[in-house]
Amino acid sequence: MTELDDGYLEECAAEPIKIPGAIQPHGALLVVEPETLKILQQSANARRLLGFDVRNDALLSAYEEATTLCEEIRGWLSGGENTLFYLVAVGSQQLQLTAHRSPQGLLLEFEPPPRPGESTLDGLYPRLRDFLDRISGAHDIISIAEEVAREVRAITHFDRVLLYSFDGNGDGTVLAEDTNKILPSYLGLRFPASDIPAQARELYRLNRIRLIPDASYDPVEIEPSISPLNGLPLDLSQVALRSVSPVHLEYMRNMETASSMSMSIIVDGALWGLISGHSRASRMVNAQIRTACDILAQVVSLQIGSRLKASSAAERLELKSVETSLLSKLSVATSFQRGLVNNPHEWLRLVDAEGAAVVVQGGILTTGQTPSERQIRDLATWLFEAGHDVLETNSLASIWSGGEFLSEKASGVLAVSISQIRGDYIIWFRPEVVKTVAWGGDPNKPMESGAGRLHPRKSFDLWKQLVRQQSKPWTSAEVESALGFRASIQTLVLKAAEERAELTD
Ligand code: BLA
Repeated sequence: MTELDDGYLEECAAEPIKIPGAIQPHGALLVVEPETLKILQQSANARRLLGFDVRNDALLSAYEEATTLCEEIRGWLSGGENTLFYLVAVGSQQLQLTAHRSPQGLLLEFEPPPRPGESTLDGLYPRLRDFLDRISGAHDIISIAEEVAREVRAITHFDRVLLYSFDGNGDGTVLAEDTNKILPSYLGLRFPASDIPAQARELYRLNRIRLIPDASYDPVEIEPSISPLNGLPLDLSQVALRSVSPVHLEYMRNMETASSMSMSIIVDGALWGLISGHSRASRMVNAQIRTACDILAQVVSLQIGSRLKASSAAERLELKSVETSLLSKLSVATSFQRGLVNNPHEWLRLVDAEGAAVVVQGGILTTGQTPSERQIRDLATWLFEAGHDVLETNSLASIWSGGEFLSEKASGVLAVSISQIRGDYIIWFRPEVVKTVAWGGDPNKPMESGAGRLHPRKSFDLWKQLVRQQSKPWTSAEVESALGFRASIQTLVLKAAEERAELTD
C-alpha cells in the first residue's frame, strides 16, 4: 500500500461513526431521563411511528398512550438487565421496543412488530435448538461456518450469506457461503483490511449486530443532536437504528447490494470474523429475527473459540513431548549443539521447520534445508546488531534487506538468542511457499479519490496476486515451544558448566 493510501485509511478511521446525529428510517428513537422519564431527544419520525405528539421536555408518563410503556421501563429499571427487549402496546398498536441505559439517558428504540407470516423469536426457537445440536457435532471450523451461513440465510432470506475470518493483518477470507446465486460468489476470496476501518471494527466488537435494510435511505435527524444531559453529541454505539457511514453506503451500492446485515464473531474478546448477509434488493429483517441471528452468532463464536483452543492445546501437548524427548537426549550429549545435530528430526519438529542452525561463538552447525553458512552468519550478525532476542517472521525479506537472497530456503525464520553478550542463536527455517491469493478486487486500490471526499472502490472483480518470499506462518504454540526450549537449554548449559566447575575444584 502506498503512503497516499495510508493517509486515506487514517481519514477513514477518523470518521465519527458513533455520533452520526441521525438514525435509519425503519424505526424511531426516544432518549429519556432515567429518573423522571422526561423526553430529552427524539428522532424526527418519532411522532409518526408512535402515533402521538411526543414533545421534548414533556414527561413520557404524561401521555396516556405511553402508560404500558412507562410501566415496562420502570419494571426494567428496577431489575438488573442491560437491555429491555419487548413487544409493547403504545396507544392502540404494538411496537417492538429495545432499550439501553447510557450516560446520556435511556435509549428507547421502536420498530414495527413482526408482520403476519414473518418469523418471531418464539417461532424460531425449535430451529435454534436443532442448530445447536448440529454445530456441536460439526467436525471443524469450516463445517460450523457452512452451517451458520445456511441457517442465517434460511431465517433472514438474504440472497447471499457468507462467513469470513480476519487474519493478523485484518484482511478477511470468505470461509463459507450460502447463496441463491443472484449475487456473485465470493467464496474463497480475500477482502482487504481497508474495507472495514479500525473504529468500525472496535464498534463491532462491542455491538455485535447491524442491519442496513436499504442503502439508499434518507437519514432521520435526532432533535436536538446534542445531549441535554452532558452537552455531547448523542452516542449511538448501542443503537441498532444508528445511521451508517456514507462511505460504506456507497461501497454497498458499488457492490450492487441494497441491503446488508452483519454479525460479529468474537473470540477471546477480539473480532475474529463476521457473518454477513446481502441482497440485491432492499430487505428488512425484523428485530426478533435479528435477536435469533445474534444468538446464532454468539453460539458460533463460542464453538469456534473452543475448537481453536482445543487444537492449539493438542499442538502444545505434542510439541512439549518432542521437547521432553529431545532434552533427555541432549542431557547425555557432549554439548547441546552436538546433541541437536545428532537428533535432527526432533530439533526440526520442535517448531515444525525444514531447516535449523545453531550459532555458538562463531561456529555454525546445521540440519535440513538451510541457507549457506555465510548467509547464516550474516543473518546472526544482523539479528544481534538489531537487538533481536526473539524473531519470528514468515517473510524475512520484508523486514531485512539481506533476506531476499535467503528466501527460497528461509522465507520463514524463527530465531532465539541463547547468549545476552554474544551473537549466539538457535535459528529455524521454513522455505518459501509461492501461492496465489484471490482478492475480491485489487487490494492496492482500496479507494478512489473523487471530488470532495473519499470514495470506496468500484470494482470487486477477481484480482489474482502471486505472493512470493513468504513461508507458512509460525503458530503461537511453535513460538512458545522455541522459547520453552531455549529456557531448558540455558538451564542445561548452566548445569553442565557447574558440573565442570565441580570436577576441577
Ligand atoms: C463497514 N464494511 C463495513 C461493514 C462491512 C464492510 C461488512 C459492516 C457494515 C455492514 O454490515 O454492511 C465490508 N462488506 C464488506 C466486505 C464485504 C462486504 C469486506 O460485503 C465482502 C464480501 N469502506 C471502504 C473504505 C472505507 C470504508 C475505503 O471500502 C473508508 C474510507 C469504510 N466500512 C467503512 C466504514 C464502515 C464500514 C466507515 C462502518 C459503517 C458503519 O457501521 O457506520
